[in-house]
Parts: sequence; C-alpha cells; structure tokens
Amino acid sequence: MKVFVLGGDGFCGWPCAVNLADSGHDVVIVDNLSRRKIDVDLGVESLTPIATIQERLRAWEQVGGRTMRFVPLDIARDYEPLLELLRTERPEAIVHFAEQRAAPYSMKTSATKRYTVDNNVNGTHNLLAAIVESGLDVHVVHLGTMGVYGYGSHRGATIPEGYLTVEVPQADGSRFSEQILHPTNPGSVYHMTKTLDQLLFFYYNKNDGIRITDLHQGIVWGTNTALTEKDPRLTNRFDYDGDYGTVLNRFLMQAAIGYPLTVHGTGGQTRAFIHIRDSVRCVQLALDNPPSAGEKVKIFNQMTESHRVADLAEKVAALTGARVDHLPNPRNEAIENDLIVDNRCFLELGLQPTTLDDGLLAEVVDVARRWADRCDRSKIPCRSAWTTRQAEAISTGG
Ligand code: NAD
Ligand code: USQ
Repeated sequence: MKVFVLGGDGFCGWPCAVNLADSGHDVVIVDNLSRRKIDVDLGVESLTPIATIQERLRAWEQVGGRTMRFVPLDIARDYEPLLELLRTERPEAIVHFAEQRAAPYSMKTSATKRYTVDNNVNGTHNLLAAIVESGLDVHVVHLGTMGVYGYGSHRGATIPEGYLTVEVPQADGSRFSEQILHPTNPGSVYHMTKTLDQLLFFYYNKNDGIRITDLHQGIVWGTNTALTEKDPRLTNRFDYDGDYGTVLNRFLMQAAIGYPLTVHGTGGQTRAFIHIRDSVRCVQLALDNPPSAGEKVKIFNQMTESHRVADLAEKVAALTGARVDHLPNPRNEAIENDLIVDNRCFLELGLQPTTLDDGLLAEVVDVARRWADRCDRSKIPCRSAWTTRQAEAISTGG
C-alpha cells in the first residue's frame, strides 16, 4: 500500500515510517524539518545523535526493506504542493504526525502559542481540504492525544474511546440517549489544537465522508525499536530538555547523569503512557483496520498503562538510586487527578502491551548513559510557565 507519513522525521514518525517500509509498504515521508529547526532555535540537540533525513534514508536503503522517499513540504503553508503531491502519488493512507507537539513550547510566548495554533490547525485542515479537492478515497490516521479528555477529576468514570453515551432529559420527563464526542478539557495551547483537530475530523467525516482514525495517544517513552537499532544512522531522537523532553524519558535520563528527578509539585498528576514500540505497532494496526465507507471517525485510546508522576519517580529512583526533587510546578494543572482509561480497541486487535516492568526502563537509562556527555544540564529545567503566577513561583523557587 502507498502510505504518506506526514512528520515522518520526528520521534514517533521515524520509527513508524521505518516499520511500515519494513512491512512492504511504499512509504513517502513528508516533513518540513521544523522540529530540527526548533532544536537550533532553543540551542538543544537530541541526546542521541541523529543523522540527517538524507543519511537516514541512505542507511535504510542499505540495511532495510523497501526504500522510502522524502518530500520536504510544510503542510500548514504549502497547500498547492500538498494537493499536487496527493494528485500525483495517489496514496491509499496517510499517517499524520506533523504537528508542534510540546505543551511547554506551546506555552512559552505569544509567538509560540500562535505558531502552534497556526501550524497544527492549518496543517490538519489543509490535509482534509486537499483530500476532498483531490477526490481521493484516503484513510487518514491521525496522532491525537489523551490530553483532549483533560486531567481534571473524572469522578472515577472510565474514559471511553472518544465517544460518550449521554442521557438527555426532555421537558415531558422522558429521556433519550445519544453518543457524543467526549467533552474536551485541554491543559495547554498545544492540547487545545488537538481538540480543534477533533472537530475538523468530525466535520469532514460527516460532510465529505473522509475515513479517519484518530489515535488518542498517551505519553510515549523509550527511544528505539528493533529496526532503528539496526544502524546508528537510523537512531531515533531522544528529547530531554525542559520544553520537549517528556516526563518518563526525562526521569530516566536524569537518573543516568546524576541529576535529581524533577517532579512538578506533589507528583500526584496521573498520566497515560505507551512505549515507542507499541506506538509503532498501534499505527500499523490502525492502518490494517480502516473504517469502512460511511463509518464515523474511529477513535482509539492509544495507551497501555497509567501512572502517577511521583510513582514513576520512585520507581526510577529504586532502579537507579537517583534522588527525587519536588519543584514548583510551572504548569497550571490539577495537583492530582484520577485516570481510568478504556483501551480495549487495540487490545482486541491484538496489541500485546509493553509495560514499565519489562526491563525497558534500564535500557533507556543505558542509552542515556552512553550519550551523557551530549547533555547540556542547563537545558533540563522546565522554564516555560503557564501563567505569570507559575512564572513567579518557579523564579522564587516556591
Ligand atoms: P516530533 O516533533 O518529534 O515530530 C513531528 C514531526 O512533524 C517533526 O519531524 C516536524 O518537523 C514535523 N512537522 C511539524 N509541523 C509540520 C508541518 N507543518 N509540515 C510538515 N512537517 C511538520 O513529535 P512526535 O513526538 O513525533 O509526535 C508526533 C505526533 O504524535 C504529534 O502530533 C504529537 O502530538 C503526537 N503525540 C506525541 C506524543 C509523544 O509523547 N511524543 C504523545 C502523544 C501524541
Ligand atoms: N512533569 C514533571 N516533571 C518533568 C516533566 C513533566 O513532573 O520534568 C509532569 C508535568 O507537569 C505533567 C506530566 O509530567 O503533569 C506530563 O508531562 P509531559 O511533558 O511528559 O507530557 P505532556 O506535556 O502531557 O505532553 C506529552 C507529549 C504530547 C502528548 C502528551 C500525551 O509531549 O505530544 O500529546 O504527552 S498526554 O499527556 O496523554 O496528553
């Protein structure tokens, strides 16, 4: 099958593209390399040294399966080239990773807020409009986030896979029940763009019948897959800085270099997690099981387990002997929350979850130790504050 991987040079997109090519698909990576440019702007680098996209593709040609192609294109700005690419290549499926994905980066300044909204919402809308204009029947698989449901209290309720069944009371005392999109409760400008994506999908599916699977993914941890380990030029990126590093990979890297683990507040925040290998597998399962014509947007919760941040820190400390620090929280988020998630869709499709207990925590620590001298410790603190109140708290340390 011919598959476009939008954002296929990124952390989740690269191992996914490699996996699809290995499975025999004809993969075209579309990426504007903005993630690499943001690293330059922020003065940071992936902890693991990553090859250029051209070197990556050459390496894959030498060690991998079917070769991949790369098209440099900004899906948020280059509408006509995107449409032309669809018309000439006629993909059967498109996996859409191409968004600005860091919540702290999205909250840094008004410029990064505006960039995140422009980039993410226009990119998704351009894609949908171009599919309609091209007249193609394409299955779009989008990487959304568990964060669309929000991290307030769900009062013990299980978060369903996208749709909530509600009962609507009528004036005559009767009730009818209806399935609606689960209400959204974004915790950052970045997460808000994903809730806007959801509405775009709802509309284009209803109006134009575009077949869409929206994957509400949890926090991805780990770095490589068996395929990206095949050659150093295929190595995946490892973000550790205060803007792009995500919590579990940061803790593992901090433990590896002897930096106290940076727990925000009490660490009572509960989040959903998935290993990069399972993320790659889920995208493949979603592609293998497309919605049929006329079917509403499929929504899968792409996560395998939930953990409290403080429990993760404790687990990493027990494994490595690291010290745990509790820092003022730069984010405006609930001190603690419950999170019970229904993820049956992928389990029923055959996903066998990789969990924290599978020995892979130590593997990430090993990767981080190997590249410890590439770490710039001054880039570890999270300095992006959600509001002036949080900014004051982190500058005064309390
Ligand atoms: P990433 O920043 O590493 O990769 C995104 C890629 O998209 C980059 O290569 C970037 O250059 C490209 N890109 C961004 N805007 C583009 C545009 N306008 N045109 C073309 N290319 C563009 O991020 P990631 O961690 O790989 O995340 C990929 C997707 O998965 C994102 O949509 C993110 O929201 C979602 N997601 C990620 C995580 C996680 O923990 N990393 C968790 C849940 C969901
Ligand atoms: N946190 C710490 N210490 C740190 C870093 C983070 O305590 O050093 C806390 C944060 O305050 C937050 C939680 O850990 O409560 C998660 O933060 P994160 O940066 O790991 O994850 P998040 O900002 O939610 O974003 C990441 C990805 C994003 C994806 C999202 C999935 O960057 O692309 O959408 O995870 S989810 O969290 O399920 O919404």
